[in-house]
Amino acid sequence: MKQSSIKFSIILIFLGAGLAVQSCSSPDNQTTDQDASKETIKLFNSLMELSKNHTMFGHQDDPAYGIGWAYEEGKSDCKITTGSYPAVYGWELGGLELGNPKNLDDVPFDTMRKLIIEGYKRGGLITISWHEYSPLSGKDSWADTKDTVNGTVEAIIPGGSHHDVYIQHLDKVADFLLSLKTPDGTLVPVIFRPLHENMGGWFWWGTGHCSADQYKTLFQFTVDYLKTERGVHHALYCYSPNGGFSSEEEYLERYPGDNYIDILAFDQYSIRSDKESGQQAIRSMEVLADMAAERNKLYAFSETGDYGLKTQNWFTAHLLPIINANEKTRGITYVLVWRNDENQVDHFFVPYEGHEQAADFKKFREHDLILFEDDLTLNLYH
Ligand code: BMA
Repeated sequence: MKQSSIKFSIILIFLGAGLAVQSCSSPDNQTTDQDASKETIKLFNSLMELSKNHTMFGHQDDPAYGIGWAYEEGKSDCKITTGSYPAVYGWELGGLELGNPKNLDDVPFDTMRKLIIEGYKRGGLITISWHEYSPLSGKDSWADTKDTVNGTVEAIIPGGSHHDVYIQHLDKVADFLLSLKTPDGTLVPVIFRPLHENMGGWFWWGTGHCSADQYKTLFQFTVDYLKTERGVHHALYCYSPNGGFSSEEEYLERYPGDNYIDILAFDQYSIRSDKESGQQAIRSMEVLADMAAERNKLYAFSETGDYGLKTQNWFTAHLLPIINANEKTRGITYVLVWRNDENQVDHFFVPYEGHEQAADFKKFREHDLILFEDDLTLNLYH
């Protein structure tokens, strides 16, 4: 080999090695955020690993209040009835965008922040939803409570008359997310799940109140703004329409795109293993399993529950057989039930102290597939 070609080969080897190093600079980052924090990347990978054999159980507002108590240090209806906190904590931001000190369900944001950080430190997973007040009408998320419902999404996407109001709302969300810091400065990774249940017509971002393109634009803008303008790099993004879909095409109708979503999910209440609702939930999970496998995403059952637990043994006779139906359903990362609110009739979703279904709930907790916080042996973040 001539001297010049040896030199040339050496240069090529260096160049190749350089490129390899560059493309491997974060070989594990499979999230949609190229600048995701290391804890967030680890979380994504841990959840991928964990969901091969387990499903985490979650409860909305769990350590904040329950039936017969509110804001008592260390308390949780899940813990009272099963011995453990849930593995997943759901929280809700509605009202934050207005500058309110409490959310629409009266949870003070300062307390929420404290409980989120505590849950993270214990090893739990945090998911955050947002029933945003309409930046156009100022009224709540529910479409039937306002007059200007049809115009909200159109008015708040780029170029719309109320785009600036939406940005002010998003800034409040970003401020809150960026305040979720441990004393050593680590930002607590969260699943952010805005604009949910959008295939129904009950929220101002739902079908019938905006076009599919407007919805997608809004979701994409939201993610881009949080990441690029506000430097939020500790979030995984979840798309969670209401259930009822049976094919990939249906699910993708308003899907913001693979570059925007880390977790494919859906919400569906009152499911029964012996009824069409249960079969429907199973079909939806199977659709998500196939899509998630093709796209290297996680998939989850982001909201469910049996209102007031009127169905005998709902946890072991209905929820469990549905999520344990086959390999695809078992692959859901987590299932979350909604909040225990004693101010509304039959608005609780886990048994509380002395409730007749507490024993059934405990049995559910003890099933090998299901993980509560105490069952987590893998550190999700480190
Ligand atoms: C709903 C109910 C409401 C609540 C809202 C947001 O499903 O629980 O009472 O305001 O979720 O958390």
